[in-house]
Amino acid sequence: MHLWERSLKIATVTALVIAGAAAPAYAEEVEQVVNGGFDNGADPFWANGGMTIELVDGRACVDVPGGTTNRWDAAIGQNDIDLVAGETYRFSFDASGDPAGHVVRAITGLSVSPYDTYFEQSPVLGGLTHYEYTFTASTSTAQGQVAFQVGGSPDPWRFCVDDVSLVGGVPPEVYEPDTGPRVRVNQVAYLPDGPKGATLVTSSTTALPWELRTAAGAVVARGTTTPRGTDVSSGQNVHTIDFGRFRKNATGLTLTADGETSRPFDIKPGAYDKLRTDALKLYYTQRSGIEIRDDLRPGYARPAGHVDVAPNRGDGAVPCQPGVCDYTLDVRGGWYDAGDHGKYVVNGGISVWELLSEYEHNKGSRKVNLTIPESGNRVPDILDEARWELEFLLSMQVPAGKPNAGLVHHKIHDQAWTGLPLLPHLDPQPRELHPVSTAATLNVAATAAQAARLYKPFDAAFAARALAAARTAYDAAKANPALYAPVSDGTGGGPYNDDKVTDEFYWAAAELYLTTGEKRYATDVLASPEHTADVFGPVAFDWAVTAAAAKMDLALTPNRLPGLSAVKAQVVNGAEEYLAVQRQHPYGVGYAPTNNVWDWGSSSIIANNLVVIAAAHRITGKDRYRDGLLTGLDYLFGRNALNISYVTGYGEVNANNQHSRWYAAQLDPSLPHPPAGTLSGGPNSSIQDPVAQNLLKGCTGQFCFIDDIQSWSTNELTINWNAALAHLIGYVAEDC
Ligand code: 9MR
Repeated sequence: MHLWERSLKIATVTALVIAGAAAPAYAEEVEQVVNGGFDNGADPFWANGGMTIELVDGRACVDVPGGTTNRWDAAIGQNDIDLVAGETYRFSFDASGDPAGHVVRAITGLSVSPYDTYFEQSPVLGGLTHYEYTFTASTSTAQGQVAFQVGGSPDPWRFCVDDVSLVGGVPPEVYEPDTGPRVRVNQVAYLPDGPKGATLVTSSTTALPWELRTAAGAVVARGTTTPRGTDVSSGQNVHTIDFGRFRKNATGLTLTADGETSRPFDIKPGAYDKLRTDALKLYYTQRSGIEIRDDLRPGYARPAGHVDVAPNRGDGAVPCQPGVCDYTLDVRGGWYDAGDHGKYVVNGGISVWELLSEYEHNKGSRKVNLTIPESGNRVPDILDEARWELEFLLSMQVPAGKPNAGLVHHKIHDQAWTGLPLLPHLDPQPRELHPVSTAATLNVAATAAQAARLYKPFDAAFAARALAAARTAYDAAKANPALYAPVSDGTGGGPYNDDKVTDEFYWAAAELYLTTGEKRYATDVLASPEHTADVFGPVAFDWAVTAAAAKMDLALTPNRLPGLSAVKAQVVNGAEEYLAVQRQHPYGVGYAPTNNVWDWGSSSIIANNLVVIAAAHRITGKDRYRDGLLTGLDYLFGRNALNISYVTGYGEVNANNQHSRWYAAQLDPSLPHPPAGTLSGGPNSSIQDPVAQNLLKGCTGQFCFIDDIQSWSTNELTINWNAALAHLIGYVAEDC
């Protein structure tokens, strides 16, 4: 121990308060690590990756070899650590890195297969620094491990560690998010002639005065707040502020009420034009199978991922999971789903649908320049981008002559989960095709049918190929209507399980009808139980729930389906339901999940519910839908309980540490943050990941979120979520 040379820095995930006097009594604090001060040699610590532990000045040091791929390729650790589920631990150590700037992945996890990680932090090292974290164990085991993973650097470096400690029986952290001023606004912008609402968090139950100020401090509008009582979604006592009568263009405005001044915001036309493009540009840096060019995305260049170059196993000839099939498929290309390297047909399907639907119904989307390799080829960029995924979706269809021909594999991903960070081209895991499913098959039927009508003017051969694939898929699904992807298939990738496919059947039949006009598809549309059902519940549509997508396309694409006016009326009634929810909601959110249990990816659900309101506006032309749409937008950009914009790069305080293996700046400063225009999943009441479970236990609705890269259940990015954002913002930019 060398206390005299410690630069004391308490590194924590975020600001935290340790419960003080009021804390209940805890079990005695017990040290779990043996010889953590290295006072008696190095045992029982081990080192791998060809490293030898040297003791220097009472510290353990290793020369880390350069040129390894993964963090875990070189590590020091100690096994046989006891962990007890529900018990809170303080994990601390002193560490240094020479040269400075290297990252250690400090973990507590399982020392045997499947090597689960229970807690991890990845500080960037320099001179000897004390690091200290608190977490609550989610699992009991006698085979726990404390380890310092130091691999993954191209160059060699030296790592030293001392005073390794894991103490059990400590009080749990009380996490308090920094929510800034209590006046909550859309931190990006309001439109001059649109509605303008804000929310005040206060203990007052009576109306309070508010003032709107310019950047120079001049008061330009005044009024009084409307008390709204306790907001169910956050548990806060709130008032609303309506400053819609102020219609002048301005930047840097602020709202003041109850002694608090909001974060700055603008009132200006065209405020969402850039985001319209940015939200779509994300797809290029999510591409698999192609090099990402620095001239097109400065700071985001990377080699092509999964193209059969080591250490990748490649997607050029991917076998099935054992026993599932005896062929391989070339499934290169497509978009990586999210922060992982998996590619899933049902999520690709809804994402492609939403981009193609934007293309079909929003004429302005056709001229948006996405600065992609295909830009300038006379095909609208949005179609070029969507085709990158469509070709992948088509490649997942079982070829003629094989068992299950015409059906579509549900997904392709790594055999086991990988850690963060990990650039796509460095993923060493074997890739596997998972079984076919009815839902995946119908996703291909729906989107390939949609593609057939939209790409025809640009590439008739592709359109014909897509239509043939769609017909084949649809017939194969009808012959195999109950092949469901199970929830249990979640190792190395997400399950995307779905055992209700009447909605996918309806969607596929609708798209095939819209493209071909054929009676047999019309018959299936009209016979579907979804056709007359009210499908506009708390979640209008997403990867698992697709009937609303069909209804919106039927309502908006010219066609001769009998009784079409009833479909249009359903969409408009759905929008009315979301407006009714929004009116009740003091943050203006048209989403009220049952029992206030916020879904995984709530930001995208809120955005998609607004897409239904946009469809009603398109159908009716009525201002009430435009106003509701614009009011609903504010939540995403900061008018919310956490005072955060869920879109990277937009709003003064915005989510920018979304869970990703390659936009992983929070773990490795040499990597970028997610690109501007990336939507975070947002509050998820079920908090499935350890970071959220540790810090957000017992959270209420809107508070179930943390902008931490390891919080994959509250803060991931995903192709379908950005599709919702892109479609919504495309509408705002073009039609509002
Ligand atoms: O977005 C998906 C969410 O609706 C599901 O509840 C969740 C669990 O099945 O999975 C989410 O999708 C993840 C996928 O399984 C793997 N890639 C990342 C996706 C977003 O977190």
